Amino acid sequence: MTPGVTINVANYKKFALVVPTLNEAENIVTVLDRARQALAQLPLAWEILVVDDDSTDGTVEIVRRYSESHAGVRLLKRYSQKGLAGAITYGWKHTDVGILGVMDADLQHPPELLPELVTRVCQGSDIAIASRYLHADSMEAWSLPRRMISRLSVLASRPVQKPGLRVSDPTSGFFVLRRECIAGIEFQPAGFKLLLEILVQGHVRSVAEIPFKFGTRSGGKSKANGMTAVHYFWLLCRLAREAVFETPQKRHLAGNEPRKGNPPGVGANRLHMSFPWIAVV
Ligand SMILES: Nc1nc2c(ncn2[C@@H]2O[C@H](COP(=O)(O)OP(=O)(O)O)[C@@H](O)[C@H]2O)c(=O)[nH]1
Ligand SMILES: [Mg+2]
Repeated sequence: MTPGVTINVANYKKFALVVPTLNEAENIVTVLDRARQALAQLPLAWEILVVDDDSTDGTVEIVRRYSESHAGVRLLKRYSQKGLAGAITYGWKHTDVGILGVMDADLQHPPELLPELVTRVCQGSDIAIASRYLHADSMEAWSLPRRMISRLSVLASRPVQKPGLRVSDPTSGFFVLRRECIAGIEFQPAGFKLLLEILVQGHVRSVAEIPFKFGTRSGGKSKANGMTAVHYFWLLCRLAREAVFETPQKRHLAGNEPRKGNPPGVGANRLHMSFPWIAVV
């Protein structure tokens, strides 16, 4: 945690971390132990919400037992629903705290970074993102194809990102934000890349990026598959369409006012850049 930081506890009474799980029995206890230890350094209250979508490997039973013996850990179980973004927002809807976060349950995200992320939001940033792309060696454990796919997905997001709010890792799954950033917004529940949606559609004005080394999965298997790519592709198309045809009211709500001279009703500042994705829809 950044030394010498005083958190205004009156404004940010509590932090809620969502940990989405789908068959993470091998990892979840270590994740929860390390997250609790890291969060104990914060001078504010916190809770951890594990949101599970019908895991079949015993994750639910493990978390249920864990939550019975560890205060501050809650299990939320969704039935017959799948989708990472939906699981995260489900968790956020089941708490009323002011600072929200998400972290994967496979130890690719180091829980020790949590205090720094929360602190940056307490210091005034709307979102604090753990970025895989700020340091050249942070993804060295990845295979070349996986690195290339990840880079390409970031590149593909450039046209739809808000100018002035472009970040190095808009597809990171490890971030902390103020609840106001997502007020009144419905997100694509099946998607894997919630952060990009929040950056484009949310009420976000300032972002902090913190570098971290993206680890390899500790146990179990990745749930990313071909459908993840399809969902991402449709997300880009939808965001591009909305960037261009957004109403003045929506634009005002999202803090995305057009530049002087742009035609009313059209997000012309992103029109030319969004063209490749608009062409698809
Ligand atoms: N609740 C829930 N969690 C999910 C779902 N899909 C993935 N996850 C969790 O989301 C996190 C990231 O998924 P992962 O498979 O590691 O994706 P990758 O890091 O891109 O390979 C992990 O904690 C998964 O258990 C889902 O449909 N529902
Ligand atoms: Mg993972």
